[in-house]
Amino acid sequence: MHERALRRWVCAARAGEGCDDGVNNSQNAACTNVCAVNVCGDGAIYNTGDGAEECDSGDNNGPGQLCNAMCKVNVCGDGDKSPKEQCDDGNNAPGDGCSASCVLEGCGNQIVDPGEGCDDGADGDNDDGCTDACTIPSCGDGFVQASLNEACDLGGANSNAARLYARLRAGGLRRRVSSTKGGAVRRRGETSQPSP
Ligand SMILES: [Ca+2]
Ligand SMILES: [Ca+2]
Ligand SMILES: [Ca+2]
Ligand SMILES: [Ca+2]
Repeated sequence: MHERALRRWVCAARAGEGCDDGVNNSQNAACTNVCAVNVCGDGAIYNTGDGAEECDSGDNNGPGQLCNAMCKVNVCGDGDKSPKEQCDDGNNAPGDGCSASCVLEGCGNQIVDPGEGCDDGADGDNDDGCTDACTIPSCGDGFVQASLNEACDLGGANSNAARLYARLRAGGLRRRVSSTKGGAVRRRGETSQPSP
């Protein structure tokens, strides 16, 4: 059966229960091609005349979908995470874990998010201009950067005593400072007894 004839037949069958705007019937109009009143959820996007549907995915409308239950397009910031969004916390503010474009924020995502000095994907190299903590390398960041001539870096535990210990270790002697005998230095394995 020809399509137009089929529509006419359907419209006649629906007489009294549907609608019929004649040549104005359309999938984008108030009355669809099959003489049904265009409603949200029927898969026909009513976006002409008084129609205000932005989308209509039929049974696929709803939370977590591209088109919500009100036939509005799921957008970033509406609090409803669509399949195209990594997150949606209901706002478009950056720096709160979910970016203004609904991408997850954090160190290691290769995007310099608020509070980060850099982000190279936490690539395991802390001496390549960006640490795995997404900070620009510096003394006190807890990472040893040979390129900055650092022998050690204990972060907040850095002190001159720690520096001395590191220098002793770097000397390869594995010596330790005696707490007795006026601070005399002895090698591992040696006793504190004087030689006969
Ligand atoms: Ca519709
Ligand atoms: Ca959304
Ligand atoms: Ca980041
Ligand atoms: Ca790095």
